[in-house]
Amino acid sequence: MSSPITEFRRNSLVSLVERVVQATPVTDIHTHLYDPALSGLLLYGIDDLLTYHYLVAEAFRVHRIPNDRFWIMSKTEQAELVWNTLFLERSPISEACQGVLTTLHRLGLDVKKRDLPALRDWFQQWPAEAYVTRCMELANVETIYMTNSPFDDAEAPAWQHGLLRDDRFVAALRIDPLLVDWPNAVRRVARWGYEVGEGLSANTVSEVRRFLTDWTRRIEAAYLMVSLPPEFTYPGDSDTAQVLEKCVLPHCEEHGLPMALMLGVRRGVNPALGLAGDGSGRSDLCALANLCSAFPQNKFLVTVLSRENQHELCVLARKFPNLHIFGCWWFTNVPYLIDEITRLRLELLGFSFTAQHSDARVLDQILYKWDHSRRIIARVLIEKYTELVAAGWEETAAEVERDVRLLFGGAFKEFCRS
Ligand code: FIX
Ligand code: ZN
Repeated sequence: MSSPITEFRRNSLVSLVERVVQATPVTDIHTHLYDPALSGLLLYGIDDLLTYHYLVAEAFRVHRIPNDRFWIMSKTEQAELVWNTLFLERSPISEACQGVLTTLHRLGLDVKKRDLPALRDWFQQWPAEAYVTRCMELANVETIYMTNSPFDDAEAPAWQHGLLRDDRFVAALRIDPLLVDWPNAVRRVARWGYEVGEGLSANTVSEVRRFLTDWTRRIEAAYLMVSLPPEFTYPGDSDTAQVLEKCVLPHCEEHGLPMALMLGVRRGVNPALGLAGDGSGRSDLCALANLCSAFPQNKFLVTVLSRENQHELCVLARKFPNLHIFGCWWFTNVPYLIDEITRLRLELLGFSFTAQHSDARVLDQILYKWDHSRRIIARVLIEKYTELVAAGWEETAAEVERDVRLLFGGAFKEFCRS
């Protein structure tokens, strides 16, 4: 039978876990941030923070501005609208709003003055490179994984010309058009000099693989990735299932790279909202089980958007060692669900998952996303270690450090190496 732990033991456990969780550097395995060498693509500063699509969605709920009028406004004007609507006319209580406040606070800015022009002035002083270092140090993030798409006209040419890379940023190859918009993607790939046609002939398969190989090498991709709708099924005759099976997974296996599947996004539920208009739905995880078992030599990095899929995903991960769960994605990246999901994963999987990724689109967001997640993860771990102590198991500081490293990128790296 377990016995209650003394107050002294509990206090020392609390301070140990809090210290370790703060001090352990994070590998942020999925973001939309860019190596500063991809100049102009990295977003940062107050106007980008305020026009983050999470906040735009919330502003549209209460400000009756027609969508088309909002989209023709300058970024400064959009930021002002969001600020007035969500921060001045009501308290900034939502997770995305609190995120802006935490970020500013961590940067040493006085948020209670509610002075947007002064905040803007402060950000002016920062050149991109110095600010990257400042944010990464403050957030204690050591490596940032990017999302790099050959189909993105804003970034692809820069990769083709060659870049002097910042080694804190790791590339990951984004291939959504190939999997969710095959007819259009194939036309673009053909224009880039690959002999591909709409039918998946042996020649098209080999040319798509040549295209993937070229980009994998060009950007030195650490993994490939796609976000898929709830309707995704496998096996099947859909373009998605066929391209995945014939081109993408054989490519990943050949290069020893994981495939990241982000499941459950319903794009364009309200297209007038742009990026803010995407929604979520419950996926049929039989598709994932079928993939894990049909491709035992492949590695799958998986996160799911629907709360209802979280438990089933953990159960699947217990069946398939080639499945690694990561992060609390997007609409699940709120304290209430991070707490629930982290608890669930620890209870079913121990330390064999990656607790969080930031999905940051604006550099400074790593401050709040990691700050908020660290706070919750520490709280859950304290509870779990307390249970161990009550069962007579004394945790050493080195053991806690080892465990937290696993959650913050160590288990991911082991999985990628395996
Ligand atoms: O598919 C993705 O990578 C999503 O994370 C994004 O599309 C989404 O817009 C986002 O920023 C979520 O956090
Ligand atoms: Zn993302």
